Amino acid sequence: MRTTVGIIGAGPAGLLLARLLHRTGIDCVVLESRTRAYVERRQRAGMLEQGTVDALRECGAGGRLDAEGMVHHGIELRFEGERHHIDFPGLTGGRTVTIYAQTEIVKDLVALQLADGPTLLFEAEALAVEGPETASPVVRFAHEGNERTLRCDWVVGCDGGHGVARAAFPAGTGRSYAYDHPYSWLGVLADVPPSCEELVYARGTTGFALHSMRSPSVSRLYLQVPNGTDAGDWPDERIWDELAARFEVAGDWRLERGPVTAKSVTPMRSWVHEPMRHGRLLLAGDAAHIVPPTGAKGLNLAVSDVRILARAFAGLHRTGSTELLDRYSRTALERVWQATRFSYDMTRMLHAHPHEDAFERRLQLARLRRITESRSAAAELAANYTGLPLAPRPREAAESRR
Ligand code: RFL
Ligand code: PHB
Repeated sequence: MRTTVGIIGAGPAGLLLARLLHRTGIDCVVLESRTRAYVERRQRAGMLEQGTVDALRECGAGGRLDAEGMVHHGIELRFEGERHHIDFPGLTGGRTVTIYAQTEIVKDLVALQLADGPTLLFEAEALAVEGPETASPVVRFAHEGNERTLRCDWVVGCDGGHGVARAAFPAGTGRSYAYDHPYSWLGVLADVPPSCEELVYARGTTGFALHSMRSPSVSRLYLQVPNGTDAGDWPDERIWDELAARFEVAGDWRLERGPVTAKSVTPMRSWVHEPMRHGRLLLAGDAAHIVPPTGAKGLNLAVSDVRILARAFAGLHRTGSTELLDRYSRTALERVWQATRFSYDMTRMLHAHPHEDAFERRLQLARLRRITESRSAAAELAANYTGLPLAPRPREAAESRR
């Protein structure tokens, strides 16, 4: 097989990139190791920045998103038994966020791709990327019991945190920066209407809890748990009791309980790989960086990477110049590090550290108070949460460094 852009991975990054390239008339092939049913069911993100919504609409995946997505005008911070609303439109000049599950985005993009898009192969596992420094790198992959090759002009690794693309960077050509947070999240999906209208981020006395949602009848909730926790040790009653304790506030708010339909544990990790390109191999999304989900940035970063990348490929297609592709890693990493910083700060501000002392706890409360009492501190949170600009204009970037 031969193509212009070989894409490894049919998560949000790979699928959206394929749509954006297809619209510009650039030929590509997507290889996905799992089945269609598996990728469409994998429970993950839910909170979309405005830029992510716009990108999905632009590529024709806005229909169900506009009909079923829930527009939110802020979030609630809960600590010391108090509730504080952070008003996004008021603090950002009108920006909002949208709740629409990653499972649904993947379903919408897969359907578009199979209807009129370029080739998308499921159960096609990339084994290695060979010759990224040459003019036509090759992806070796296994499909239907055979080993095959995909010869490309460019390869994009959108293969998530455990993919193979990054392994094709020779030793010494890149570097990773990582921090493992000393706690995990137990995520649950429950058949019960959300007990809140907007997302609630709570710093309870025994740790963090988040109340999110998937639809008017399905809630998505998360609890901070120790690393190494087995979800089996958390029967439903224990989950609901702990959530109720962490969300507790003065007044008549109540957490509605219902049947839990899924449970899983996710470690909290901050990790960035630099650069995001080696020769004709580029990385996008979780293949290049992981953030703890407290800032709801992972999916949004995957989308901003591929928007930057799609523009760069369109530039090459139109003018023959690789100038934008040559800048891709630098442009994307500026945004990646801002999201990494924000996600790290939100995580540190809201979780109970296992060895936390009274001093640390006071600092956390001081940070939360600052946000609820200072308009500029709240505006900073709102700007980051709703999404920074895709790429700062060159002059602004230069000025801000002065
Ligand atoms: P994905 O989604 O992991 O997709 C990678 C795809 O590559 C395939 N693959 C291969 N295919 C072929 N050959 C190989 N050798 C392959 N190796 C892997 C995989 O099967 C898969 O289909 O990466 P992508 O596209 O970069 O997307 C990233 C997002 O999935 C991720 O950042 C978000 O889910 C993170 N995240 C959140 N992000 C947000 O923006 N907002 C949120 O509210 C949010 N909440 C979350 C989250 C992640 C969570 N977990 C479970 C980590 C909540 C949680 C609990
Ligand atoms: C989610 O709905 O899954 C979600 C929302 C916000 C976060 C993390 C996860 O910060």
